[in-house]
Amino acid sequence: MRLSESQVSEFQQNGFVVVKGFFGAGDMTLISDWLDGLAAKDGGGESKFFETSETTGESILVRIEDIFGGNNADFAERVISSDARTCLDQLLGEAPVLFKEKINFKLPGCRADKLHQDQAAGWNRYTDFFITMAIAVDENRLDNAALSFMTSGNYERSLMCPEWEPLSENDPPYEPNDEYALLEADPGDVIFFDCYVPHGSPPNTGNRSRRNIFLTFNRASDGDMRAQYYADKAKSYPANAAAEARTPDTFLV
Ligand SMILES: O=C(O)CCC(=O)C(=O)O
Repeated sequence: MRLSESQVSEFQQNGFVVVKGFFGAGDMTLISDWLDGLAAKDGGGESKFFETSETTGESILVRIEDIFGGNNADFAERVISSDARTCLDQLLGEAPVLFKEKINFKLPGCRADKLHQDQAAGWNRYTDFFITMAIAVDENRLDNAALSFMTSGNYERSLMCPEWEPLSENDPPYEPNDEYALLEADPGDVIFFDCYVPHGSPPNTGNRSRRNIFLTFNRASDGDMRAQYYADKAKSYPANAAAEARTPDTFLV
């Protein structure tokens, strides 16, 4: 599978493109079961991040990272399929190299992800361009924190505010209203987006989870920086246990 010319130009103009039904129902059942297994298991090489829910006060799993560092090879192959590599190659202009991978669980009670540019999460120290492939595992709807993206293409292809800061403290609908849209997605839909396009999601105020996988890639010519990224992150923002859930004023991304 290749992206059409119009999909590539949509990405270049707006900073993202949605590809409906990228993964079929069979793949999504396996992927969903795999996520359940990862969430339930103790130990393993993956990094889990827990936070205290602002609404329920409970400790909740918000994210699992570093999933493919020697583990879960079958699933790495399934999600970073040859179709995925072809599309990423088209968008990056050269072969993709995995930079980082995470599952955002966004369970009921999970806080907002404020409007931001991904590059603001300290990525400048690695290189200046990344593309993320987001895979919707559950239905993404307004009630369970579907993502909102700037759709106008009206953003800088560089940092628009200091690192680690959000672009806005507000939840969606973001302002100006006509420049943003809620992206309701179904399981198997994929969003390819660049590291500068503003996006975010509200708290999950519903009663169903919204699990999405985020796979971030850089250009092969920038090298393989994944091990360094996770070594740095282990020092600056280590994984934690449910009993040591982070409070809203202490979490990063
Ligand atoms: O999972 C979400 O709702 C937000 C994800 C996101 O924007 C990010 O992690 O950079």
